[in-house]
Amino acid sequence: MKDDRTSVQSGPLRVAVVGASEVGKSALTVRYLTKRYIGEYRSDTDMLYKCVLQVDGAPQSVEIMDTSASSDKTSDPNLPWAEAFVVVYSITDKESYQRAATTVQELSERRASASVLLVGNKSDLGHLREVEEVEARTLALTHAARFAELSTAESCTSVSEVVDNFLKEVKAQRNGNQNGGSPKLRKISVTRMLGSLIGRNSPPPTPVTHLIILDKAERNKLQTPLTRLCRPCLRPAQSLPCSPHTAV
Ligand SMILES: Nc1nc2c(ncn2[C@@H]2O[C@H](COP(=O)(O)OP(=O)(O)OP(=O)(O)O)[C@@H](O)[C@H]2O)c(=O)[nH]1
Ligand SMILES: [Mg+2]
Repeated sequence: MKDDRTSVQSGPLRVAVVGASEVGKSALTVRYLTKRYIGEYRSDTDMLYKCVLQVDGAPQSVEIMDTSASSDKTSDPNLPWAEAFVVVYSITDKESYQRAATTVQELSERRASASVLLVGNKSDLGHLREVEEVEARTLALTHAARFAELSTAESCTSVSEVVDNFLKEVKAQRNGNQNGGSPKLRKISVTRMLGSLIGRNSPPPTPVTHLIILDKAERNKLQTPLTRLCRPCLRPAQSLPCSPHTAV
């Protein structure tokens, strides 16, 4: 399958957050972008967050798509829009891990140049654990993906560190490609990959500038610029347009 990475080289970093239902994709995304933990989220549609973040010490336009598990295309590894994927499972849900494992494997085979971060969420629920950390870590290493186990509910810091470092690597990977580097070299850079999991101090992300709620038809149009339904909300709106915010 053709890798469509070249189409996003000079634009924003585009990251898709994928995984089974109820694993915490929305919680993780909102936690990272706002530092807040909100218990319940709208889950019937994809959310596209457009923002400018500090990535490796410089402002960087970033788009993060929080996919809905109810979407047919949630874990579609051919989603050409994204150049990086955060694949989330819950450590309390073996099925969600199996789905994540399949996605990581497919991405490795069909989107070889895409950066992948495998996240085992809900580590605060260790007494309900169904997925051993070593199993997931080994899977990630096998497919040259980054790996982190964390609790979105309990630790804002770990979410920030893990995602900050991942974005830094995505950006570096892109720049490396522009400078003639080979994606395959990244795949064997295990030391660098493990370093990204240890975490370093990074500036906090700046506030989200736009949230775009995608229905399935809009999602299929992701190759073209999205201009509708932008709003400055940090939380999903129950109805559109979101009052008192005005669609941009
Ligand atoms: N204990 C615990 N619960 C969490 C954590 N992260 C998310 N949750 C809870 O898990 C449930 C599902 O979270 P969501 O973020 O809506 O999950 P999702 O993957 O976006 O689900 P869909 O949108 O339906 O695909 C919510 O009740 C969250 O509060 C965590 O780290 N620990
Ligand atoms: Mg969700």
